[in-house]
Amino acid sequence: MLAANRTQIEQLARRLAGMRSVCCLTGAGISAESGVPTFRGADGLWRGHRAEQVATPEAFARDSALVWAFYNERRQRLLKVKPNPAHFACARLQRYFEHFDLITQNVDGLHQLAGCADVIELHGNIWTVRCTECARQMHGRCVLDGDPVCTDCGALLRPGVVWFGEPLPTSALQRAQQALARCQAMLVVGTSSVVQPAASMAGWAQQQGAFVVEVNIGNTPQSDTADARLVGPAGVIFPQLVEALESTQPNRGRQH
Ligand code: BJW
Ligand code: ZN
Repeated sequence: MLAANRTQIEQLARRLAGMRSVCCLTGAGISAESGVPTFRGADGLWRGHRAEQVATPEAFARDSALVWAFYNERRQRLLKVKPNPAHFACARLQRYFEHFDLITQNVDGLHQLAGCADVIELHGNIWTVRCTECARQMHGRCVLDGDPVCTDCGALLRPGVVWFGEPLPTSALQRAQQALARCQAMLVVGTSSVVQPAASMAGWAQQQGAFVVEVNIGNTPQSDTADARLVGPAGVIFPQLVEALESTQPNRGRQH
């Protein structure tokens, strides 16, 4: 597996430069260089926890304290991290293209901190909590004490993320489907492409005629079907791609 080189990146930039609509799907790998652990790597977030112990509604029903401890620990770590060059490059891509839809599986909010607008969050947001009984929902970058309860009805609050076996938020899914239907190219960045339905999205876009590019440090089930691959850290490749694009058409990207 060869690391992406400048020529490859420039070739891709020339292909993308004339496009009006591009979509990007990101996963945990894009936040890795900010110091946020991925889920399935050697140092993955599930280490010490089985996914079923912490990321399912059944786990929460069984032991909400364990699940809240897991999410509070992550909140604590996330308070200290910042967006990395890949997140900032994404925000620049959004200004470059007429339509640039950013779909993320990440719950960390780092794309927004880097200046990306209208982020489509497929798996929710770790800074959101919602009531298990009523409609109350709150958002705040803080660490919560123990098992928090709803101030309206007294029921237990839960993290505003999507666990295994739960449906994705309808509006996020609809917006993602619109983005996939209209994009001419799709960049798939830092995801192992094993969790559905996100893992099928590049395939859907490709069927509609989109040119699919995978950016990843390793192999995924998507690697063989992608139209192009840029192998290497997103924090290095993405800024280079943006620079190559901006030098292809220097007047674009600043007017939006
Ligand atoms: C770098 C890098 C660097 C590292 N640069 N790269 C069809 C078939 C089979 C199963 C299913 C199916 N449909 C649904 C399912 C079940 C299930 C599923 O997919 N299971 C599979 C695992 C088998 N899916 C669901 O349950 C989903 N719900 C659903 O489909 O509902 C249907 C329904 C309808 C109606 C009623 C009821 C149900 C929900 C999935 C929710 C996923 N939730 C999590 C937790 C979120 C909360 C939290 O954060 O705690 O989301 S799981 C976890 O995985 C998290 C992630 O968003 C998600 C994806 O992980 P990601 O981002 O790909 O990370 P990694 O670690 O796997 O990969 C990192 C990658 O980065 C690697 O490739 C590295 O190489 C790379 N990398 N550094 C570039 N610097
Ligand atoms: Zn409530």
